[in-house]
Amino acid sequence: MEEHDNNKIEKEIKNEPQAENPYRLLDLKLTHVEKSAAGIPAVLAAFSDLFEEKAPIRGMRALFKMNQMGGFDCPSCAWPDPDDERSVLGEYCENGAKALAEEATTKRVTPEFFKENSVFDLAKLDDYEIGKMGRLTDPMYLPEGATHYQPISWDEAFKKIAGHLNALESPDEAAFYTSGRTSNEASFVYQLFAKEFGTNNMPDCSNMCHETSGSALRPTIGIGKGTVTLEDFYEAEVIVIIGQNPGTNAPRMMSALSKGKKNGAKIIAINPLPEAGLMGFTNPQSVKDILNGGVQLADLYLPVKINGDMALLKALELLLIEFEKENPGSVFDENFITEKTVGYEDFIRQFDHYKLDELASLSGVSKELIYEAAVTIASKKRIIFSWGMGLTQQPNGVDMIREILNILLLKGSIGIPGAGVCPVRGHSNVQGNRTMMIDEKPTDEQLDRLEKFYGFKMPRKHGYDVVRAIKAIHEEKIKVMFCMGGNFLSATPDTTYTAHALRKLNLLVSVSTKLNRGHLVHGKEALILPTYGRSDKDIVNGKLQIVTTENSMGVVQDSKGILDAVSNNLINETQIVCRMAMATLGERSVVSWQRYHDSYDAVRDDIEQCIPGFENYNVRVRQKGGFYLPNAARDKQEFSKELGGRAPFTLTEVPDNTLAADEYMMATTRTHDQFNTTIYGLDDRYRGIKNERRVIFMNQNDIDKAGFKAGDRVDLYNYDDGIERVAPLFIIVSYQIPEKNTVTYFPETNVLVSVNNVVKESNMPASKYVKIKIMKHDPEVYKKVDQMLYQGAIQRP
Ligand SMILES: Nc1nc2c(c(=O)[nH]1)N[C@H]1C(S)=C(S)[C@@H](COP(=O)(O)OP(=O)(O)OC[C@H]3O[C@@H](n4cnc5c(=O)[nH]c(N)nc54)[C@H](O)[C@@H]3O)O[C@H]1N2
Ligand SMILES: Nc1nc2c(c(=O)[nH]1)N[C@H]1C(S)=C(S)[C@@H](COP(=O)(O)OP(=O)(O)OC[C@H]3O[C@@H](n4cnc5c(=O)[nH]c(N)nc54)[C@H](O)[C@@H]3O)O[C@H]1N2
Ligand SMILES: [Mo]
Repeated sequence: MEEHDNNKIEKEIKNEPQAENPYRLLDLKLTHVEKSAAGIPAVLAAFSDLFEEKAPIRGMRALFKMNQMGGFDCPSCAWPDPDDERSVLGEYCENGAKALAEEATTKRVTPEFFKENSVFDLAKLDDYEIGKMGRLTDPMYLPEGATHYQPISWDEAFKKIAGHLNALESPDEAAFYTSGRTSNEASFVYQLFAKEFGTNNMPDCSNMCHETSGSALRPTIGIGKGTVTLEDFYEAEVIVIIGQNPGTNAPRMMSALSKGKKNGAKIIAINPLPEAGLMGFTNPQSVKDILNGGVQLADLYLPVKINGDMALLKALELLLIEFEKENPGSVFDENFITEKTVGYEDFIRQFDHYKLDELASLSGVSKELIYEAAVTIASKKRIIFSWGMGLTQQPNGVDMIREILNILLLKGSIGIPGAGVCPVRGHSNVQGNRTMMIDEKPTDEQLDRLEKFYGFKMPRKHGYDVVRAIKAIHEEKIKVMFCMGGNFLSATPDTTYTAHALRKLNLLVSVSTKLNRGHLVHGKEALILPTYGRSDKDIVNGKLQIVTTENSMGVVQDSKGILDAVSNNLINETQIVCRMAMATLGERSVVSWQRYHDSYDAVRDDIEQCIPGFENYNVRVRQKGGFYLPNAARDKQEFSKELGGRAPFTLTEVPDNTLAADEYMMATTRTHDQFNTTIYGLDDRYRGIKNERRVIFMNQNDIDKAGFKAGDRVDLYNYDDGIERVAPLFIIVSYQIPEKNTVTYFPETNVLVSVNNVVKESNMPASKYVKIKIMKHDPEVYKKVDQMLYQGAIQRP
């Protein structure tokens, strides 16, 4: 096994960046913006990452097992696998391969590494460099005031955690965060432990991701999940992709789209950016596609302004209502409306107030294009709306998703083949985490079931979500934070504020596969607990285990890792929770943690008793392709229980998005070379960016009007809550984007997102709706930034 070359790191630290001024630019190169996604370059990119991670053979072997029956679930996104045939070339995509390379790397972050490098020095590296250090091999502990993490035994680590947790005045002074990779088994024991310890403080990455979708759908269709399967994509007549970039973030969705398209579906893309993956697709596994240059995907592209979607949706509805008036019965499904919905009359009445011209102008899309979209939808019934963060991270995201539902309800396009809602989840098991009740607001029904089975009183008070947790940590209401994966510091908004908060913790525990910045901006004490990734062999009592996950379409499947672990001192997440529970609760506990510790089957047997839909779990999950969880909206057109199974039309408002003359709207997004806070590389190939992440996309007219030139260096400011927030040193890139709109990459610009800029109802950070000002770069600007963000240790070594 190859050891990491520590000398190299020393050199990098000694050169750049300076501790005082950590901002630097690389060597930005602009290539061309791609008009189609995937193809041969994607395959090449996939393999090159495996070589860089020094894992070519290991990685290739794993690639061919990824998403295969009997193989393991790709650790990247939550897009489902085909129910029947899987490609022999592997059901992976370029970005799945990159995720795998990150995990399969043979580079190691060992106790010697931590001895050589202080927290202070490590914190000077950027996220890309930190992530490339390799896999964590041993549990590490940072005592109060220390400059270096030092090794600690697992037993001692659990004792420290138990000591801190048991010293709290109330269980509600602890928070248990989850990122979305954790298996069903680990998720279930984790939430059970938090509840037996006595708190519902379980913030999770959903609180930054699809909470908005859940908030919109649960009260309307009775379930907070999507209602379509992969088959439905093949049978649809119209597929609308709104606020989502599948070419980068769910590349295997492209195969489903092109299959749907070949079957005759029309595709409508709604996005401020003409993303490559929306425009075209070359299936890298189809020789015909490669020779013919692939297929065009979007039949219609609507270049909406950031947050112009509500106006656009209303404009579509206005036209549909007109068409229906002209030709009654030809557009709307009267039977469905009468039998399955409530509030139709009020819904229709509101349109007396709306004018097409005004709505079109607010949306940024021409009347002609909106008309074309309305005509495409009007005569069709098998319609799917699929969406991502472009909608969920908007202040009125919940309303916009309900507006989408309004359209589907008018047309009876839900709960029938080829139609429905499709929120495309992010993390590979984020949906399973929620099904397993990792939720800061579990329902009474869920808690009653747990209480009946386990016989102890469940905490009923709702806990903190991510945004509330950050504030509670700041106010020292939370003193211990345990993170099951993720990168809480970098993924959350208002980085300066959040960093200050995290510093106040008594103890920060991070269960992790790799080192990240979240481990370097720590509490008074900190622990890093290394664990297996999805592709690693998970061996319990000498037996290779399967874990289970749920994908974006409610299919529960098994996953079996195949790679030898990078260290024999790793413990799986389920066992970490069980040992923490035994150390903390001891005799107080009524749960048999040892039984769960020793057997995933035992965990699954009890999940079956506590969560509906998991009957015969251990048997069914081992069957080919797993099983679908019940979904009454999809299966039976049974919607809200409170409304006797009907779904309500929702009345919403069109927001006022007026900006001051020197203000711009900024959406933060992902490059093609990152997974959230994990930076695979410094390019954004489809958007024509090479070797730089500190860029801001602007419309050429805005660049001219402000007196800038493309290539200029600028600083970005936000002034929400009367506070000045600054993100120094970005390069202007001229791009096809609506005027007054800008796009940057997260996590770099999270520092500009106020913790108070949230989505109504779901309380998610509205990180695609950030008002900014753009100033010429000031070389002294770094002095305005709190260096605490970059400097890990309290004192210099
Ligand atoms: N390779 C890779 N795969 C991933 C991830 C990753 O980081 N890398 N992340 C995973 C996770 S956790 C998630 S949640 C998903 C995220 O996947 P996406 O939902 O695709 O997330 P984003 O890249 O943030 O961008 C969404 C799109 O919204 C558009 N947009 C911005 N503002 C608006 C708006 O006002 N209206 C409309 N209509 N569009 C807008 C942007 O231009 C962008 O194309 O992907 C998952 N898969
Ligand atoms: N401005 C802005 N902010 C955003 C977003 C945005 O679009 N704009 N998107 C938001 C979204 S959609 C999400 S989901 C969140 C993501 O928030 P998080 O889930 O907290 O962040 P990730 O970057 O996905 O976490 C990556 C880390 O997880 C660890 N890890 C990886 N695999 C495993 C594993 O198998 N087990 C364990 N224990 N650890 C593992 C690694 O250490 C890695 O560094 O970020 C949100 N933040
Ligand atoms: Mo996400």
